[in-house]
Formats: sequence, structure tokens, C-alpha cells
Amino acid sequence: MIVKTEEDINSLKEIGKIVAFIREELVSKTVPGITTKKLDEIAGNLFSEHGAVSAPKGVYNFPGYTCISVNEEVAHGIPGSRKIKEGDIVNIDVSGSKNGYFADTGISFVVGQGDPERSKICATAVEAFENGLKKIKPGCKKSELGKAVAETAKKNGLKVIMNLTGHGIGRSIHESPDHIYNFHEPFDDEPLLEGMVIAFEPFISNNEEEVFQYEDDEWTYVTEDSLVAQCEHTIIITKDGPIVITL
Ligand code: M3C
Ligand code: CO
Ligand code: CO
Repeated sequence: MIVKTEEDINSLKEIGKIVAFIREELVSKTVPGITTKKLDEIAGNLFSEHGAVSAPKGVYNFPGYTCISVNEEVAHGIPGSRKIKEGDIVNIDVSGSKNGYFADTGISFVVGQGDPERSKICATAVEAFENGLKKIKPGCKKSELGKAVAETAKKNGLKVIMNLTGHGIGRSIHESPDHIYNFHEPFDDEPLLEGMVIAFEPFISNNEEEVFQYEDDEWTYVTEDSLVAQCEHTIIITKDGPIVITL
């Protein structure tokens, strides 16, 4: 969407704050032994306490309030009986709506004491997000973001996932612009506009550059032999600088 009114901005900020709060609650409760289903139940309760609705469930009938992806799972992980273990790389992606406005945020992290390589991949996803964020201003090319992500990955000896992208957001979870690539696509010269709302979500990998959808559940994106981390926030683009509503 393109924000036009104060109400647009305030309503986006409200749902942004809610999904960020749920994300942080779930991160703090991700300890060895807890199941992903239990974490998702906590999120379900928090959505209703805040008068908000899960986007995966509300829009796509996804079998969970949140997407929780562990190790070989990269995104759209379905909460279930899987128990979190020390050293797991976990992604918690929380998206939802309130009063017809949507926000989307996600973070990957290592549980407890883990392999430093895993922590580095997570830190690189955050760095890629921050470097992309610096490029965002009305009129800049959408491809500038992917360029910053790819350069950050390369500088750290890592790669990007090429078939998962950021997206426009606001009045629905996924809207125009459809694809904010995580690699440099020089032909993608579509400009980002004043007031545009986007979810920017770099995915950084140590090996493969593509994910595939797990056939058994038709949801989970997995890799065969890679570790992947994501960092996602929802951003309003303004002439005075980007407003990150999900910090
Ligand atoms: N929040 C998710 C979508 C959840 S709806 C099942 C997203 O937009 O960040 C991703 N899209 C693709 C991978 S993660
Ligand atoms: Co998301
Ligand atoms: Co998203």
C-alpha cells in the first residue's frame, strides 16, 4: 500500500508493535525442550489479547499462528511436536493484522550455546537488512536492496537464497511490489515510492542458493544441506527516512 493519512501510519505502527512484541516473546521462550507448537500457542493467545489476527492463518489458512522453522527448515515451518534443542538455528516469523492493516517480521537465532558459524549467518542476515535499509528512500530502485544484501553476504563469505523475496504489505500480507529480491537484478528498475510499505527480508545461506517446498506438507521451505538465516521488518518509506514499524 501507499500510506496517505495519519490513520494509515498510526494503524500500521500499532500492528507493527504487536507483531514485534509477539516475536520477542517467542524468542525469549525458545529454550531447549519446548515444542514449536507450544511457542505457537503463546503467539495465538497474544494475538487475541491484542485484538489482532494471525496473517498466515487468517489469509492463507496456514496450520499455525506463526511460522517457526528449525535448522533445515528455512521458512513457513509448521508449528508441531518438534522439540527445540541447544544449538538449533530457529526462525520465528510473525505476521498479522489489526483493523485491516498488516505487518510482518522475522528473526533467526541460535538457541543457547551454538556453533559460531550459525551465529555468524544470523548476524549477517541482520547486517544485510541494515545495509539494505540504508539504501531505502523514495525514488531509489528496488534492485538497490538486493544489491546490498548480496554484497553483504559475499563480504562475509556467504550466499543468499534467490527464490525467497521481500514484498509489499499494508492492506494485505503480500501485495505489490511482489518481489524484493535478495540478489542484484539490474533490470529490476522499479522505483520505491514515497509512502510505500514493504517487508524487506534478506535470507542468508552458507551453501545452497535455493529452497524447495517440502512435499509432505506443501508449506515448509527447506534446504538439503545448508544453514539459512532471515531478518525481516516492515518499513514505511518516507522522504524523511524509512520508518521501521516492527523494531
Ligand atoms: N511472513 C511470511 C509469510 C507468512 S504466510 C504463510 C513471509 O512473507 O515473510 C515469507 N514469505 C516467504 C518466505 S517467508
Ligand atoms: Co514474514
Ligand atoms: Co514477509
